[in-house]
Amino acid sequence: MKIRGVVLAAVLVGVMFLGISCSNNAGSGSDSLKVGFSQIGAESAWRSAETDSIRNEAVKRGVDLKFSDAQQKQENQIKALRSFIAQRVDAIILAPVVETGWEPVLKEAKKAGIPVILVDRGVNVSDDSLYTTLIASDFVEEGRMAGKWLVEKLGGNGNIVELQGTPGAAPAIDRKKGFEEAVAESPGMKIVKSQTGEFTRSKGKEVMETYLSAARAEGLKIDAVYAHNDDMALGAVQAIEEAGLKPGSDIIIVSIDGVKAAFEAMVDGKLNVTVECNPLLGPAAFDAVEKAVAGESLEKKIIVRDEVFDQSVAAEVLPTRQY
Ligand code: GZL
Repeated sequence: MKIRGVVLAAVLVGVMFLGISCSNNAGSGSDSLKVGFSQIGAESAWRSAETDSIRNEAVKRGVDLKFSDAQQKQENQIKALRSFIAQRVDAIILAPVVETGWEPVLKEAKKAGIPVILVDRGVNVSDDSLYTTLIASDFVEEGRMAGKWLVEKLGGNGNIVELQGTPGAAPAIDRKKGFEEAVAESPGMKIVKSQTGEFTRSKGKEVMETYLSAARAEGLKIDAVYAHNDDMALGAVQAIEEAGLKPGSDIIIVSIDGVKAAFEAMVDGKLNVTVECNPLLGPAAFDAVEKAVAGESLEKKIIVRDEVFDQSVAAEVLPTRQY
């Protein structure tokens, strides 16, 4: 039974967002797909855009979505997956916070005959039949694109400080790898400091403050910041400004994600480049769910296309940004 659009919208407006775990009642009809979505949290604008894309697509397709926010904790994601299995959902969508520790619960899902669609981050498992497909960007290539751009901008010479993403997370591991590959070709490019800013603006600012004070104490010149996401880069912008320096010119800032605030910072000349990592994975995720439930085979990895945006195009592109 399909609920009419206008009624559906009313139902959704009425549904209190419980924050930790709740369901969109969009598809509560008996013939609607029931899907569990274990989301990492709400640490960045990118993450919120991904959540919105998946929840909105569920509504559009009349899917009964069970949503769980893990508050950055893998144990909460594992608990959520076990709850979805107990509820006998038709499929699970998982954005895995880190790469390891998933085999036991993925074996339980497989035993229950429930397909698992990975979005945005991958997992390290000995048997890749434990998940149906991974829909994600190529993070190593994102790191390479950021590194190549910076090598050119600095003419192959400069001291770089790095703000890494969540320790153990696929994007943090791979963006570091790709960037190092790109800058290794220019011996004058040195990564002088590197630690996690946990993909958040506040931690990115805090770490950048320690970098700046350490550099002052050591008489070290910081030429550039490489941030694994825009939120940390924007935190670094704040720290650099508060230190009396000009972000985007005294210190070059290179980042990844492509969120709207990054384009606004580029228009203001405070950020130099962002490599887009598209979070609007809802349509692809539910296409994969529908195929998996229908027993159709799927590619093991569905790569999301990325693109580099620098200050020269920021003003023109900003009005077109969807997240
Ligand atoms: C990338 C995603 C990362 C984003 C961050 O697919 O996992 O996590 O780059 C987000 O903004 O926190």
